[in-house]
Amino acid sequence: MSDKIKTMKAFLGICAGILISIAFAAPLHCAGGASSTEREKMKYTLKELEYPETALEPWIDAETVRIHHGKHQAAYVEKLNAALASEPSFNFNGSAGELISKLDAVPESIKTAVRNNGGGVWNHEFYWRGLSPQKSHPSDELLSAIKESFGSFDNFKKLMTAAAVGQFGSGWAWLGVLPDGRLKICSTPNQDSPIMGAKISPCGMIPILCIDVWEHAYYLKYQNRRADYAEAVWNVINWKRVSDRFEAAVKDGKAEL
Ligand code: MN3
Repeated sequence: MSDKIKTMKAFLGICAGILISIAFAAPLHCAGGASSTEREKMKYTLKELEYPETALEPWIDAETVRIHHGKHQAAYVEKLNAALASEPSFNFNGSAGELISKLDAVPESIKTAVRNNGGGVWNHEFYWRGLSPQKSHPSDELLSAIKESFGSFDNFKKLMTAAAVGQFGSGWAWLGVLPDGRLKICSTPNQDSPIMGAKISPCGMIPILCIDVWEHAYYLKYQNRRADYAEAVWNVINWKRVSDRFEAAVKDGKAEL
């Protein structure tokens, strides 16, 4: 073998070695500590919408959906993850809904951040899943519960719209199921949620429908006209999902977490 070929072989060998090192370096680095892998696993993510951003037009415009979901909700996800990363001793693996329904278990150092940002994550997931471009109707069971609790469907809509419009500042209007099976309309400030329990929310019910009344939910299209937005939302309610939530709440006493 000539010296030239030997040199060439040695050179190729070094090249192969470098390539193998590069190929393995990244995964080895990522797996370099069980704790970072664990943290990756418990990270919350921005849940995809079940419909395109344009789907709720003209009632809720695409630009509002894009910013509301892609920026506002995403920021809650990011801040929730940051809060949890700052307290690695707290190892929680459930959904955002499970997390905020057990706030008592959350360390004091991050409790407020989890309440605000975990609430921001779950409330929005619940909100989007309660909307749909497909027309649907409340189940017979839900409809009769609505009539029993509020007199008529129209009166229910009027009361729920009033709760949405009347919530002072930022917050949410909710429809929920009381322990005795009756329905109740309730509102919460900021990102508080009925699933956070009695210490935080006086609603005392399992939520089945919500309307976001933060300005970011409507301002681009409706500006200061919150009442117009609260009226428009009725055109895109996912009554099939709300009916399923009602059934689960009545039968199993469980919220969709
Ligand atoms: Mn919002």
